Amino acid sequence: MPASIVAALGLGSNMGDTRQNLTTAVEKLDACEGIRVLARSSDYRTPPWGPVPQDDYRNICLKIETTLSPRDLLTRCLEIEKELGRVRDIRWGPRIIDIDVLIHGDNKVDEENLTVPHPRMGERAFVLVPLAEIWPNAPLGDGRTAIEALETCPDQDQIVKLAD
Ligand code: PH2
Ligand code: MG
Ligand code: MG
Repeated sequence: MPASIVAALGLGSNMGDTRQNLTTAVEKLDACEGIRVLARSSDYRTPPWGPVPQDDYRNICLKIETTLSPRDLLTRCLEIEKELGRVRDIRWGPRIIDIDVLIHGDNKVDEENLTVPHPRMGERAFVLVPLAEIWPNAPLGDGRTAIEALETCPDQDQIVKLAD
């Protein structure tokens, strides 16, 4: 049996019932063989990042334990996105659910469609705020932890923790 690795996922939704979409995705992830959810962050309302005008997002992060490789973990994430009805059209556009592999232990992967650690998470408040809540010492791969990167991360004031 492969060793289990601590990993982080970033989830976001800005279409349909965003709260339910995230909860269903978390349940499906936890039900996967080889994935155990260790911690779920609070939900945050976050302004859309990127070039596409769209509704605010609801974002969370998960800390998980997994025996899956980064590639197999990504494959499961994409399958769950599909099960929830995600249709891929506009890059960075609105989506029912997005599940990104942020961190996979100390592993580094640079392949087509899969770069781990996620290369831009250290500048994105919508990732760092939920990640630092559940895993302050999460290694970002650039020598910083989540909590350290938050010290200089812009736009944090626009990230709103949601009661439900
Ligand atoms: N995801 C994107 C593009 N923009 N903005 C926010 N606030 N949250 C996201 O999860 C997000 C985004 C593409 O993955
Ligand atoms: Mg994605
Ligand atoms: Mg994404």
